[in-house]
Amino acid sequence: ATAGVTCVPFSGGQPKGGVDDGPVEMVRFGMLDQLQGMGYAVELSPGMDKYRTMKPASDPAIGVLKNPRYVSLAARRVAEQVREHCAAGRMAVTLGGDHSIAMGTLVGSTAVYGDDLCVVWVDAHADINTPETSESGNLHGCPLAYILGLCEPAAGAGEEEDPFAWVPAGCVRTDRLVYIGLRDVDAAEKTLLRKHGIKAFSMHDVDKHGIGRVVEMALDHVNRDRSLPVHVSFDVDALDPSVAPATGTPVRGGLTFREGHYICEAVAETGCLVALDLVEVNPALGDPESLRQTVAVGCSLVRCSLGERLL
Ligand code: DIR
Ligand code: MN
Ligand code: MN
Ligand code: MN
Repeated sequence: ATAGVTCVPFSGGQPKGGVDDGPVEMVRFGMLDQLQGMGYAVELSPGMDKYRTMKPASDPAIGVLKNPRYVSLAARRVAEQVREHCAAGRMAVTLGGDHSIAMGTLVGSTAVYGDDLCVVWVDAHADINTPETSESGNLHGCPLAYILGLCEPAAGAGEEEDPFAWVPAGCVRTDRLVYIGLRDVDAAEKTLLRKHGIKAFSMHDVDKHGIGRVVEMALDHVNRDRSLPVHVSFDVDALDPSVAPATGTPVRGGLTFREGHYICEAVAETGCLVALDLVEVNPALGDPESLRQTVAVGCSLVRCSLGERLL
């Protein structure tokens, strides 16, 4: 099997520098060698430095949205690189970078797999703010709103008023999305989840049922027959800050080391995984040991998702 790996050194979807160094640190830690050691051929997307150089000289906010043109350009390039990997039948692995790049990964995977694609979003946050609901203006809090088609297109808007006009609104169906790990959801996001009937397993549900049952219920919801392609988008802040401290928006009360790995192992066992994002590793935050720990856990989640077994 071949892993199509896309490194996205990008931080424009949120204000903290350093998350753009996440992919290179994971590669330096041995991510690609580890995948080869598991028997994967690795095909690396070319030109990862372009994600830095494509930053527009001027990128004023549109409404509350910060760096809208830069986020759009980067995500659009991610979409093309992920689409190419999926079209070639490769397992698409995308290393972020902040979570706004998932706008790209999901456009890329759905371009090939269509609306059969199921999404398991593992995160402390719901990332479903629209330009109207976002309090922060940070686009890493918004990718799912664009993907699900919840953003009002500005009347007659072209690329300048709406840099995300290229995102096929509704390319992921609301009933094919499921969350695991939520614990810091904005009030307006809760309203959106309820309004659209989107299935979500919060940390309360993990405590109540245990991670085994939660993953089973999550997969039953989106993919009862375990026959549809699955895209996992894993924000490392889903893990407890004691497990993954080097991330931009840590929230206490998160997944344990084993719970995070269990999700990846259980999805791997279905044989349905076609794409994986591992995002929000920020090597600039915290001491060297926090960094090492977070990079290591990122690599190990990717390996488990791609089939590494304990026995
Ligand atoms: C918040 C935080 N909901 C926002 N989102 C984060 O900015 O929209 N996502 N941190 O990862
Ligand atoms: Mn279909
Ligand atoms: Mn998050
Ligand atoms: Mn996220």
